[in-house]
Amino acid sequence: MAQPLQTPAKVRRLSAALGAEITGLNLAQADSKLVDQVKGLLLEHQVLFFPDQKLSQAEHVALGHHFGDLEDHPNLGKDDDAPPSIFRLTASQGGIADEWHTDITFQTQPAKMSILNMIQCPSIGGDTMWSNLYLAYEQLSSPLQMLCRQLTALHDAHPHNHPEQTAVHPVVRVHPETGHPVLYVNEHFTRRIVELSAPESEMLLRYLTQFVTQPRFTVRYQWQPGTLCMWDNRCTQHFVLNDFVGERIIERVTVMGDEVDAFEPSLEQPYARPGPLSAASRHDRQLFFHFNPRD
Ligand SMILES: O=C(O)CCC(=O)C(=O)O
Ligand SMILES: [Fe+2]
Repeated sequence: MAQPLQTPAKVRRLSAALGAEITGLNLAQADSKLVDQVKGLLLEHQVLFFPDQKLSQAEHVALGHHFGDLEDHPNLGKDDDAPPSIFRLTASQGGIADEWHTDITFQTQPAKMSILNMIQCPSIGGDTMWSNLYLAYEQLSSPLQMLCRQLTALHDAHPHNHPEQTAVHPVVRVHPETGHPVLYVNEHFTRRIVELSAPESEMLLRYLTQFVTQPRFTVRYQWQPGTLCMWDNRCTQHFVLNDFVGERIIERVTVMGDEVDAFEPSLEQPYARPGPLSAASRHDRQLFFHFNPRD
């Protein structure tokens, strides 16, 4: 008798904070019922790993389309051999993401989720970590939560040599599907708290961006070739350990996001330095030009 395409999914949680490994599903044969099941699991665990899927590029792209429109990376080069929508990252050419980040938050509509296919990886090293930004918000003290809910932050693409690409997002966003608050600043792209002076912003951002990376908010995954991974980019950050030798090749498709909404709208105004321009005004220049763009 022919084997059924899908068997009941087995879900194994990987840490107390987030992440689950799913077996028993064949993602190459995804139909709407399976996709609904996976969407539910993703909302529950924020990052999912599916070992032994070994999807072709066409199957990978087809899977992505079940979750929304796909987008190219705005700044990173595209591999000419890969089909549209597939972004291939080869570690020997640099670009390992060894700074904690949520993807492309310098855009007004950062990606909703990414689906990553591990093509080749070293036998040891090159693990990826994710952190749970719901939990990070939840575990701030109540006065700090209250302050953060009043604030917005400027993000830029400086790591991609494009400091002029900027977007402002709430420091605490609401997840559009769960309705829960998310602490939404990251070390890689978040440059400045809009309503605070430069030194105040620096102090708070340093604290918050390190806070979200505490081990108790994270999961760490050791890869095998053929594993497919998807993460909800609206409530997580990730980080790759740059501790390996040899090739590490991933392919990714990225699902377009939408506007980032605040958990509570900020009533504060952008910081304005009192008095005339001075040498210290340079710390506010980027903020000024974000709100007063030169054509
Ligand atoms: O290589 C990885 O594990 C993830 C790389 C990354 O930051 C990304 O694809 O957004
Ligand atoms: Fe990333």
